[in-house]
Amino acid sequence: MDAPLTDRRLAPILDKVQNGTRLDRKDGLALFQSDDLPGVGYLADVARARKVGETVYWVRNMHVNYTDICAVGCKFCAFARIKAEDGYVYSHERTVEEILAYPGHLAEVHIVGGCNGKIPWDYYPEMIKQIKAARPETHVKAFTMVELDFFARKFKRSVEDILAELKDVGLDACPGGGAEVFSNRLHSYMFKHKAGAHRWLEVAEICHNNGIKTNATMLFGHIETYEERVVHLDLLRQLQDKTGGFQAFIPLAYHADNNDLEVEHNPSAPDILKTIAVSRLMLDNFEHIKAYWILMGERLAQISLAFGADDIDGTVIQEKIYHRAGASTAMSVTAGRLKQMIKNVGRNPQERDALYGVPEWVGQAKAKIAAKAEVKEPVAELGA
Ligand code: V47
Repeated sequence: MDAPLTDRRLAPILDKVQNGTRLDRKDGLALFQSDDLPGVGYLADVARARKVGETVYWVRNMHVNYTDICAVGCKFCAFARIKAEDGYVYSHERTVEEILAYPGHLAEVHIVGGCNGKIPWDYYPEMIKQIKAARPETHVKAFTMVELDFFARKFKRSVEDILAELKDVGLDACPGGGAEVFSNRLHSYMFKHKAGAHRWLEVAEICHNNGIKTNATMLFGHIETYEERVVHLDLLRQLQDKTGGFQAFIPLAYHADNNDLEVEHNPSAPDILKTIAVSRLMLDNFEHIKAYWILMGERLAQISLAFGADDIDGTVIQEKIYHRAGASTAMSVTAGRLKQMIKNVGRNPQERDALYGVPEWVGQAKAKIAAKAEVKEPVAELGA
């Protein structure tokens, strides 16, 4: 089939994609600047099919935001409460109660909170310990690079030391938040009181070198330029070449409500799709590109699967960060509906855990179905 490209600038990129040649920063920029959205999507779909085939991953997961008190003051954030009296800190009993309330199997708990200077160190390992005691089968994916950097500074310990203790009590992986955009210009304007590009990447490298896989994100669609997006992707790709420790990349579309950034609109659907596609094309050494349905809605997440994505995250009970910033999507979705969303676009749903393994119960359920089929066979024979 001839490639459906209407933008002449995409032709050399098509050659590179077909030959498996790495795209450079200029290619990344040309893709972002192109008005040929179907063409960009086509290229990403080719790259996706080659890298991961027709499988789309999903997970039975929930979010725990253990505190919303945060002194960092990021301009785009609607979640944080600066004054302690306006916010909360979960007791471990509360966290365990929420986790036990999840119906059925739970593969992953995603734990993120504010940088809250009033919480003592012991709180963090104890939280993981209690979660593992309550739900031993559940993977704990906890703490962004920003939180790990905050812990290291606050408790005057190395990131290596902190990770060793957290791993010991059951930390399985880290989420990809807090990266925002790797740009000094935006760091000093939007989030100057937390780790910038250099430190975020340094902490990720330490995680990878110490056996902890992480994700990566990019917050886009506010005041960043296309050039800054391309640099962000390239820096992630360089670190992934070095460590191979990133699992998934999640482009996070900006939500404009209830924050201090002077941007009142959210990125358009074409921009969201194009950013998913360029991420797949530039991040040739990342296995998974996630279309996080909570922030783009179920329908756009389905379309993203034709623009390079191969993961739609999960059931996500209790999402708070985007809903405080104006998200009008549901707060959670059932496992059945997630699978249907994937099947409806002709792809194969694959349930996963936080490390992209197949949870034990999936194998058990398949064995049960196979055993039932075996019992039925002799009856079929009798009837024949
Ligand atoms: O770090 C904050 C972003 C992130 C806004 O690793 C905002 O699997 C848009 O990182 N508009 C947290 N974005 C969410 C996150 C994440 C989500 C799903 C999966 C994974 C994963 C990670 O949300 C923050 C920040 O970059 N954010 N405020 C806002 N107004």
